[in-house]
Amino acid sequence: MQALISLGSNLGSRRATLDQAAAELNRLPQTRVLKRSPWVETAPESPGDGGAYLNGAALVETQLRPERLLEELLVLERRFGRTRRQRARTLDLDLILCGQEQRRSRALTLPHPRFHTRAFVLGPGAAVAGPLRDPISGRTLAELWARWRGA
Ligand code: PH2
Ligand code: MG
Ligand code: MG
Repeated sequence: MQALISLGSNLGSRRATLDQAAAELNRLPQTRVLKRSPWVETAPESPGDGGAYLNGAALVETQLRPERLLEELLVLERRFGRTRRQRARTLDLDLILCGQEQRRSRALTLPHPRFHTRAFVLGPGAAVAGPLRDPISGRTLAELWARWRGA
């Protein structure tokens, strides 16, 4: 299954953190990174979110179930010093899409509920996974990104 992961950091050595995190994604069990976007500087979504973010996306091929993949992402976040109390993030890894899987549990919502409104997810997401489809709207990431830009 192909999964789209959004990466973000707005605390510490952002570029080094995202580089290392992408390398760690490739080391997860039964998982390899197919494509990684360039890292882009983005303004925080809301004023309380802290300083500017560095954002990007990775498309992975994985045999892990979505729940297990999410667990692995949370472990990585903690290893990079993320604590759940802080608003600023050394590393934020969000699971955006897992093939056509849909979930609505307390632990996991798939697709990620707000991904189609966020340029910092859609832009890098379209760069690595243009043909990947949002199972809810039926649109590809390339289409969603073009729409967001008003194209
Ligand atoms: N993540 C947030 C909140 N705000 N803003 C930007 N630009 N990029 C993010 O990744 C981001 C954010 C919560 O995870
Ligand atoms: Mg996030
Ligand atoms: Mg998160």
